[in-house]
Amino acid sequence: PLADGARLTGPDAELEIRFLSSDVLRLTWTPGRLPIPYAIARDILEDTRISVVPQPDGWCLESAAIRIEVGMDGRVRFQTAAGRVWREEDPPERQGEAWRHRVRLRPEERLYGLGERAAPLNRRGRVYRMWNLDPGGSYGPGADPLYLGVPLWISLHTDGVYLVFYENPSDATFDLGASEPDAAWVSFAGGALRYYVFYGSLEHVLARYTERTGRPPLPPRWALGFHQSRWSYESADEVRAVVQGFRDHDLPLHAIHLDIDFMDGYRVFTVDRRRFPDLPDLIRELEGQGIRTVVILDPGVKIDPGYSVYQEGMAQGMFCRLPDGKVYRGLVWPGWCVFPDFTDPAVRVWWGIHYRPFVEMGVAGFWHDMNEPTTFVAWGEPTFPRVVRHAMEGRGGDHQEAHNLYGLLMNRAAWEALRELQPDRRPFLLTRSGWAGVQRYAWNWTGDTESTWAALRQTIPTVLGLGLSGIPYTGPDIGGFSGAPTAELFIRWFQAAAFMPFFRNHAAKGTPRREPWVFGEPALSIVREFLRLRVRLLPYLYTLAWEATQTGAPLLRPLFWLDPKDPALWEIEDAFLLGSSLLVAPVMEEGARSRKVFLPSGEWYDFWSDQPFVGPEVVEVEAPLERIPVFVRAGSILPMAEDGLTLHLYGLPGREGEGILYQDSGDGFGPYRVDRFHERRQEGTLRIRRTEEGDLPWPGDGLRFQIHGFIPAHAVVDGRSVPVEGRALIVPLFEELIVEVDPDPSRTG
Ligand code: MIG
Repeated sequence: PLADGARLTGPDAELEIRFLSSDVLRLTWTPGRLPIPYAIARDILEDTRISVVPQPDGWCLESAAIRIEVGMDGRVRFQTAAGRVWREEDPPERQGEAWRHRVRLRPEERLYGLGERAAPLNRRGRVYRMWNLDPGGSYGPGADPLYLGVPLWISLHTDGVYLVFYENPSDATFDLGASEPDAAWVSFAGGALRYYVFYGSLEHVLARYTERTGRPPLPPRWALGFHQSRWSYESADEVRAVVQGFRDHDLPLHAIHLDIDFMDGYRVFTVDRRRFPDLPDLIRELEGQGIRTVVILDPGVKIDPGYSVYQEGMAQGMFCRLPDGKVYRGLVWPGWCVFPDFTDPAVRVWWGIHYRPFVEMGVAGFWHDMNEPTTFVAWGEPTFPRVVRHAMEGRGGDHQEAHNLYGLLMNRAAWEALRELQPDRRPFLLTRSGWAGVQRYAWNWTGDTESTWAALRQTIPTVLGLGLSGIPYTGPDIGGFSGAPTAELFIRWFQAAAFMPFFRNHAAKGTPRREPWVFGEPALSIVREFLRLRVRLLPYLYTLAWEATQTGAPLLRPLFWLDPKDPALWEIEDAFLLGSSLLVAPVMEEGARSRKVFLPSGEWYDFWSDQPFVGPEVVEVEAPLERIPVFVRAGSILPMAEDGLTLHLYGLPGREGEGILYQDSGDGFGPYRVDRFHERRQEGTLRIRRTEEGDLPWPGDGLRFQIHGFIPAHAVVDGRSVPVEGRALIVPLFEELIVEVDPDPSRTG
C-alpha cells in the first residue's frame, strides 16, 4: 500500500496505482521507460483518502468516487463507489519492448477522441494509429493516421462517462472494436504502460483532463476573426492587391497568412527581400487597417554553409543526429535539411531566439507546418528514421519515442520565446502537428483536405473529435486544400466554417484563386453576410474562449454535450453546437436547399426567423443557398456586436437559464470583466439577476437587450420602471431586471 494507492509486484511486471484525486487515477505498468511529462502542465496531487483491502483473489482500492479491483493475474475493474462497473481491463501483455492491453467494451458504449481523425465521430469499430504523419497529397474520409494524434478516448455508456489518457508517446495502435467487437486493443511499441483514468460527467472529465494537460490560454481576439491565406501570396504587391480586394468588396478581414514563398529559398527565419522588400512597412500598413500578419515556419533548416541559422545550429550541436554521431539529413522544401532537436531545452531556447526579428517587425502570429516531422521520401514513411537520436531532456532517446512529441515541443519552444519577447501580447501559434497538451500553446488546422463534399462532411467529426481530445481551436481550409471547389461547395464550406473556432480560407499552390470575389454573385454577397455574422458573433466566441480557459470545454461541441445520457445524440455528426446556445446544421449535400435537423429536447428558436420549436424532434428546415439552419437554445443570452453590444435574450417558458459575457481589451493581460446573468421565468415574469467579476469597468452607458420569443410589456430595473420599445430594452447596469411578458398572445411568439 501507498498513502494514495498501491504498488503490486509480480514475477514479470509491476503495477503502480495512484489516486491523484478521488476521481482521477494513474496506473503505471512497468517494465518500460517512464514518460518525460511533456504532456503534463500541472502535476496535481490532491490529498485523497483511500482504502486498500485484500480480497480473495486480488485487492480492492477505494476512494469516495472510484473503486478499483485488481485481480491476482493483473485484471483491473473500475467501478463507481456503488459498485457499477464502468471499465474493465484484461491483464496487459508485454512482448519485447511493447505493451498491449485489452479493454472490454459494452454493447452500447461509444468512444470519442484520439485527436485528429478522418473518421466518424464515434470512433468505435476501427483501427487507428498514433503516429503523426502527413498523409501526403491530400486526404479524404478514412485516411489514418493524420498529423496530430492524442492517445485518449472518452467513453459514453449507460453507467457514465470516463476519459482515459495514455501517457505514452510511442508508436501505438488503437483497435477500438475492429478485430473484436466487444473489446479495444491498445498497443504501444515501447515505454511503460501508463494511463490516467478520469471519471464523472462529460464536462467534468474534460475539465479534469485539461487541468492536468493544460487549458487553452485566451487567444488574442483578432484570432477569432477571419483569416485569408493561400499557398502562396508571393510578393508584397500581391498581398496589397488581395487586401485591397477585401476592401473593395467590403469584406471584413482580420489576418493574412504568408506561406513558404515569403522566405528566401525556403530558409526558415528568412525573408525574400526581392519579393518582400519592405515587409515591416507592409505589416504596419496592414495593421493600420486592422489586419494581422501571420507567417509560416517549417522546422527543417536548409543545409547551406552561407546561412546563419544552419551555421549556428551546426556549431552549437542543435540538430538531431544518427547513432553514429552524424547529423541526420532529410529532404524538405528547401532541399536537404537538418532538424532541431526540440527535446533538448537548449535547442528550444536557441530556436526561440529567431522569432525576435519577426516580433519586432510586427508579425502577430506564427504558423508551424511540417512538424510531424515530415520529410520527403522515395519510399517508407515520410519522417525521420526511428534510429535518429533525441536528447529527451538529457536522458537520451530515439525517434520512436520522440516522434509524436516533435510538433508539441516545437510549439513549446515558440510559446516560451514569445511570452518573453512580447510580454504584453498573447502569442498566436497555429500548428499542424502536436500531441496531448498542445492546446497550451497552439491552434490547429485540419491540414491538406480534398476539395470535395465528402471532405466538407468529414470536417465536423474531425473538429469535434479534436475538441473532445482537449484541442478546441481548429478548423479546415475553406473549400478544401487541394482542389477547385465549385461556387456552391465554397459557399457551403464557408457557411459551416463561419461557426468554427479557426476560420480560414486557404488553398494549395496551383489551384484556382479562391478569394471570395472570384466566384462572383451570389457567392460574394453570401460570403459577405457570413463574414459580417462572424464579426457580430465575436463577443459570444470570445466568451466561449474565456470559458475554455476555465474549464477546457471546446467551443465546438457535439450535440450530446447537452445530454450525454441520451443515446439518440451519440452519433450525430452532421450538426454541432457552438457553445451551448447555438446549434448549427451546415448544408453538406450538393444541390440541397433544405435539410433535416435533429433538435435535442428542450425549446429552440430558429436563429433567422425566431420561429419556436420543441425538441426532441427532427425538423425539415429550409436552407436556400444564402442560409444554413441555425437554432438558438431557449434561455440563452447571446452577446453580439451590434450597436456596440446587444444581448439577445431568448425567452424560455417556465425554466431557468444562464448567460455569460466576458470582456477585456482583446489582447494582453490587463483588466477583464465577467458578467453572469441568471434567468428565472415564472408565468408572465422573467427575472434576470446579474453578478460580476473582474475590474474592467462596463464599457458604454448601459446594456441593450433584444428580446426573442415574447414581447416585453414592462420592465423594472432594481425597482425602477424603464421604457420598453418593441423588443428592445436599454437598461442601466443592474442587479435585478424584471421583464413582464405582454399577455396578449397574438403579440407573442
Ligand atoms: O508540403 O507550405 O498543410 O497548408 O500551404 C506542403 C505549403 C507544405 C502543407 C500545409 C499547407 C501549406 C503547404 N504545406
